[in-house]
Amino acid sequence: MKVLALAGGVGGAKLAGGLYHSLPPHSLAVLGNTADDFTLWGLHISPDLDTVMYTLAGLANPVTGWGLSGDTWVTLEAIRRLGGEGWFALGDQDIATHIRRTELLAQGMPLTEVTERLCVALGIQTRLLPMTNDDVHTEVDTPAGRLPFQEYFVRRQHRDDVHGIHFAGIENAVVPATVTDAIAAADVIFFCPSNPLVSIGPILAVPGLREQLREAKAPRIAVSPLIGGVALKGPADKMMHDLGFEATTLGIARLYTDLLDGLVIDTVDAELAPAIRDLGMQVLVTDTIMHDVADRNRLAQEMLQWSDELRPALAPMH
Ligand code: FO1
Repeated sequence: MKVLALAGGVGGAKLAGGLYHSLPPHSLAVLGNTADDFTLWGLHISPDLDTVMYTLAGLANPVTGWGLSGDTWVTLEAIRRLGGEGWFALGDQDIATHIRRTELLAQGMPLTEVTERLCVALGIQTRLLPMTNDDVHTEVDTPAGRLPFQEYFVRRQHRDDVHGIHFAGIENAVVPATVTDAIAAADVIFFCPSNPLVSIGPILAVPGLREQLREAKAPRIAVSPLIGGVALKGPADKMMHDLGFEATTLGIARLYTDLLDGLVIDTVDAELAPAIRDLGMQVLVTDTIMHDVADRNRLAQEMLQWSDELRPALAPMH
């Protein structure tokens, strides 16, 4: 059984963690967003890849979901004292990841291979696949102008209204062979509950990738990141609303209509199930909030079981 999971930030990493613990080693591949990567203090930071990597390694900070558990902030404080950029909270051990990544990239190693090296070093028995090796940067149009993603998200606490989203460099981005192979090999493809616009959105925007997913033989199943029209973490609901999308689980279904065979929705949204089914996808109604590791594992196992049930019915359609 080969499982491919598309995952962005903290919510996506939680479900990826549940899948990782529910499957035999090396059965899972995680396809990660690199469009919120940026350079700080001369270091290449890959927040979404790292959030997944630390979660799978069992090292993630349980309070924030990003960064490392038990990390310290000595370097950050020292940088601030020296007048450097201090708004993005890089912990001391986390900085080691960015130094190592930057060092290997500077030697000419592609991000795909760098990420694999880091995951192996942390003992992770799955592949974490960057969506591309090329530079892609999310930029957000706001009343304050066009902002680099982390300026919008962390520095300004995603308070600005969003008038547009751009993935600078996307037109030249190439889908790595590792990703194409993982899509072709997958027995099921999951879209984790990540922001559809700035976490899953950039992955689907890499030229050719959305089409590869659409043509995959495996069932494709997403978990809605909205519950009762609210994002548990981050600005997905406000962003959707600002950009004219319906900020509900039905709105999520509409964003992915061409891609999905099934959508997992929270019990709170059960009344939306008929309208979602009318879009041509199956619906599983269950508890989708992942408070703890037991919740992640339970949701992952329910999804794996549901995908087994869906596969025979979908086979003739794929
Ligand atoms: N998110 C924050 O809200 N504030 C931070 O200071 C912050 C630091 C940080 C450091 C390393 C890392 O890997 C992630 C970090 N994040 C931080 C999370 C991250 O920037 C966002 O959650 C994602 O980019 C959105 O998916």
